[in-house]
Amino acid sequence: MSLKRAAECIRRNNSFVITAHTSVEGDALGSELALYKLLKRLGKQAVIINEDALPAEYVFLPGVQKIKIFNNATKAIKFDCFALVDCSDLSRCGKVSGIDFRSKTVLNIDHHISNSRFGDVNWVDPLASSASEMVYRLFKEMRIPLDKDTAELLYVGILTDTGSFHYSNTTSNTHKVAAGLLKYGIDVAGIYREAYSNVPFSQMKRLGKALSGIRRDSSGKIAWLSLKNDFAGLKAKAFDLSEYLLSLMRSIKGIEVAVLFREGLPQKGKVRVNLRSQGLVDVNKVAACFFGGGHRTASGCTIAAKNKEAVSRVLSKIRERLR
Ligand SMILES: [Mn+2]
Repeated sequence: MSLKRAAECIRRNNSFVITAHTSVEGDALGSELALYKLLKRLGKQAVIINEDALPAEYVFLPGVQKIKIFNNATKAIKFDCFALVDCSDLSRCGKVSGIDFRSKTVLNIDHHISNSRFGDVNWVDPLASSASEMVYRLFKEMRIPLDKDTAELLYVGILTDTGSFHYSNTTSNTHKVAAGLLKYGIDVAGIYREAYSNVPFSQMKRLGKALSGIRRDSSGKIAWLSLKNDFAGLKAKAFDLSEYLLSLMRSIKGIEVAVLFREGLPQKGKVRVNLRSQGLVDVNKVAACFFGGGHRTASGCTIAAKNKEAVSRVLSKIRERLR
């Protein structure tokens, strides 16, 4: 139903600003760039505006040079429809939410269960693996032919949001969509290599150091890592190690929940908390205790505290759910 309304919203409007969440990654980029292609195919005007610069590991994506970074000039862009992909809330697009969208139509295309339905048109499907899987369905619904570049964009979004098809959000439909994308002759091995086999040597050494600081609670079910802001590499633009750390922690035998605490992120006085679960514990609910959210198996929140306090507060919420 809401897929039809999203398609109708696209047909009805003529010029679009597209954005996704801050700390852009595969799904945010894949879905916004593919949506851009869809709009262009329909002869619409479209601009992609993000808060962040493009992370180094995604420079290979087709069309990334089209992405504009939010500034005073982008503020003045005229448009009819503000389209957000992969954003659970309007605030998730960061500074881009400062664009003047009063009297414009806000289109919300997202798969986060925590989505706040902030749009005029909300197409929210928590059963979709990724926003990219949803944009694929939009192409089909609107009968717009895909091309190889678009297939690659959507594939990268699905690949990264499903942990290469192994997270529990991977469904038979996800595989059907991936199979549909492979028909366009995309280079699966090459894409994997671009997206994953590109850790700078210096960052790999840093990863080694960080791993030695992993802690595990007495139940053996929670692993966490608490990093101070002097661990500069994690927030450096060069390469974000956080996904690697989380996936390594989650792969420890017996672990149900892995948590990464980064003091000083996004700014001094705060701690950025990222959670990953095997599925037993709903970490979306844990993050919601701290005004964050995400998915059942992957979520995040920001707590105004020192690391030590954030660790004890988050772990106690997880323990409540392990009992
Ligand atoms: Mn996503």
